[in-house]
Amino acid sequence: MSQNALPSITSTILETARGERLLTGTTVDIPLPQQPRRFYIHGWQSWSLSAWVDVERPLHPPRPPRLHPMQTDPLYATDPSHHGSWLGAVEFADERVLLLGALGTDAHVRLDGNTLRGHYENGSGEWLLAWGEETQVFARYAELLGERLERSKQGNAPRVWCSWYSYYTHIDEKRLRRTLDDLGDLPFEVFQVDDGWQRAIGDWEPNEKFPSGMADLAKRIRETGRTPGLWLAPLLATPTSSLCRDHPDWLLRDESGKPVSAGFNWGQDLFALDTTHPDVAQWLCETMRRVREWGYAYIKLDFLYAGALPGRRHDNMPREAAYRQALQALREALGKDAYLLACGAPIIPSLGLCDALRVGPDVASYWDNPRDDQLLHNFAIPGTRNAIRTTIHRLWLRPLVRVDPDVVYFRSRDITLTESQKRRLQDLALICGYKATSDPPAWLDNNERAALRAFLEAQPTIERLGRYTFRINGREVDFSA
Ligand code: 9PG
Repeated sequence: MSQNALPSITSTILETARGERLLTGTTVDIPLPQQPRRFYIHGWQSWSLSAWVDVERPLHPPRPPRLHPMQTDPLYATDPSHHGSWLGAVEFADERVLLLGALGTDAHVRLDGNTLRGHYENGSGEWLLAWGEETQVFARYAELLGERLERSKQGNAPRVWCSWYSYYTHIDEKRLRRTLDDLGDLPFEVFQVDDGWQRAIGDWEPNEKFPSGMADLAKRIRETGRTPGLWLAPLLATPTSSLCRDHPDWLLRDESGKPVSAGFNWGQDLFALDTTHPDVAQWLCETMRRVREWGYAYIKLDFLYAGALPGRRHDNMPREAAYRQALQALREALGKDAYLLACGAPIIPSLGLCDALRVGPDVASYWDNPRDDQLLHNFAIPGTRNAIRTTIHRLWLRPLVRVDPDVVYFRSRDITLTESQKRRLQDLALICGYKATSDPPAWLDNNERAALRAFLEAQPTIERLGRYTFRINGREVDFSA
């Protein structure tokens, strides 16, 4: 975009109630007609903070830095300006919104004084500049993204029982079989085995807690009329995995040849695979075909950001383009009839390639944690308030992909969430049309089990009243707090 074009854009913004421009450029600078009141931060991947924030309020980089690669875009984690991945929007005093959004991958937007600046990391790309009423502006951005990157098939998400938020890694085949039996006639379409079945992060074979193998468990799940679901983090490897030991050349490395950090979890450093290495690409496809052969058809691929971290790749290509190519290959290897839920996934480069996308951090059995909020300024960390905050700010993605707000709770065992906090989370799930829980039926009393059943069966009418307010079957729900 030429510098000369800027004043005319600015004046059009001043004059027009609603409008848009399509721009092309590596960098686009949009001088704003007045100081905005709020900035819309859009986080890089599923767990990264997305929210409207007051521009006067200083931003602190989240802590600890060791977690940056797994919670934010590490390239921009310490940027002191208001900024976001692919898009940024500002809200003026009259509530009108102006959005600058990339229509390609590898782009970032920041607010620099009174200038909104978009930047592609590599080469030039398209931008939408739109202004007017918030929902219309975001809907237009979604529409154009859908044209460029494709939309997923719409329709109801299956109802999922997921093992993570009750058992965590303490799963074994006996425990899961028992839970499966206990589900009885509760209307869940999917029984999803989460983290804890694998030998190591990188070694996607069953560990000693699953002596009958993963195919046997899938068969038992199918016998109850449900679809078997499985969790994997295929783009990660931990140092203790055989994968890491046997194939050190498969790791993504930096300019100095050191493995790129993908964060820290499970008490270990995380490394990323270089998905452009032909042997890695082949291994990834084999891994996907294997879990399909075992009989799993609902696949939760997690920690996917690892495929888009900055580093030196076998094939020199932009990092998010490399990720998108990898996700495309994973998708093809899984086959059309598999349901792919992308989690911990860079948002825009995942569009069109997954059936569903996690759009917030993990929920937890607690509301928030003052240490995470006030000391660490970390809003990507598990916690129900964090999950609701980011999910509610990502509802504009709904025309493009099913948005997964994570599970809801009905139990009162092992939980500090209040009834109204649990209700808030359930309402968000109804709004998203994504119903999942990890509550084992044996942990629920009769009333809680009845409430879970009613939730699973509900088909409420939902109206949006404002940014944070909805009407669910005539009942007003307010998420502003
Ligand atoms: C399994 C889990 C579940 C869960 C995923 C993901 O930033 N963090 O500290 C952080 C911790 C855990 C986490 C995500 C982020 O959980 O979202 O549903 O599958 O992995 O290990």
